[in-house]
Amino acid sequence: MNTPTLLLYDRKIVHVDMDCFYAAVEMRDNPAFLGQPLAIGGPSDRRGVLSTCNYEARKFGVRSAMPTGQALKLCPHLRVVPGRMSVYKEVSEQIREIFSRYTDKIEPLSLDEAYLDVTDSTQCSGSATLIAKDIRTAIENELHLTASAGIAPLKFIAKIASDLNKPNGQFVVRPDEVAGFVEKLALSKIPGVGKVTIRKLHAMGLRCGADVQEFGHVALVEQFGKFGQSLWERAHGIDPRPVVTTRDPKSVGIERTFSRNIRHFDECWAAIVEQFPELERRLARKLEDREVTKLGVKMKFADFQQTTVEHQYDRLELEPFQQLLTQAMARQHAREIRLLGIYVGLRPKRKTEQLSLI
Ligand code: TTP
Ligand code: MG
Repeated sequence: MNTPTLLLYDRKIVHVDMDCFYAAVEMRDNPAFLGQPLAIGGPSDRRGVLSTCNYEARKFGVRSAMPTGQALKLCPHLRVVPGRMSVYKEVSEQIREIFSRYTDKIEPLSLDEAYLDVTDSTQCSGSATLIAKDIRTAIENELHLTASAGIAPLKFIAKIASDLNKPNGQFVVRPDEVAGFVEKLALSKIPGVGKVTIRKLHAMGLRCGADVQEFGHVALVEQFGKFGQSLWERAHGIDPRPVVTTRDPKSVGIERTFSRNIRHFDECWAAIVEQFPELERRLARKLEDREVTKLGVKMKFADFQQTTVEHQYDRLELEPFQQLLTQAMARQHAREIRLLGIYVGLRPKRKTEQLSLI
């Protein structure tokens, strides 16, 4: 197979990745950690390892997945704190809610990163670069955390690019820059190329995309089989993988965490009235062939306990939310409310419809 001469790059993919995610959440919620080396992980006396650390700690060589004992040798004044998974999950949902303002085509890879296909998005005059900037600004203003982004016509390049201006930056690879980008690309940067593979590739004199191009398709597939095929593709700027979203969402909703907790019915109702038009817009985007089955209210209290109330309805209207809200508030028991959301349940697609989609 020869080098492809004409490739059509007609997609706009954004990869968003939070900066030192768990550590950033801890620094946000406890300003005493600001400016100090901080890691999240298990204690050294129980052979703990680190999940991650902030950028101050990285200056000392501390890294994710490092044993806590080793990290403390590199950086004796490192603060090591246990993680708070429920908070990270909540923040992750909030980030996804911000993504969903721009597109439905969201593929989360983990709590802190996702691919977005913004090819058909109309915001920011359709500029993926500006959409990425907007998303990062919303994350910073609303969640007080920073994210980095990569923008490219292919998934794997968008992912590599989100690392290039980290933290709190973004990097764009335009369609006409892809060829130059992959030629110079160190193979170790390609997602899925692990330590063992890279040693093997280096031993064969393969270090960057241009080396792979020279090596040739037949030899690569002979040596590496299926992996050789994908490596050849990546080195030629080919990545046909679409952004895979949940095919059949069971519900569509909107939620908001308040900048200060609220307590009274009127405040909650005002928030719901404000959220309602956006829920209508999101439902219209999804509805086409789907039927509404129920409406619901989600409420999270200051102690992080959560409750939902839902009833069967066959269409989206504002009025039923009054009753749902009243029922949710009956479970308040004097607690303040930190988050409120409204959602619509959807009937699952029938099997035959699903088959015809494939
Ligand atoms: P990453 O995005 O890999 O790392 P990060 O967000 O901490 O830092 P960066 O700025 O380089 O993106 O992972 C996201 C979260 O996943 C991280 O905050 C903690 C968790 N994690 C682990 O628990 N174990 C691991 O080995 C890694 C790499 C991450
Ligand atoms: Mg990250």
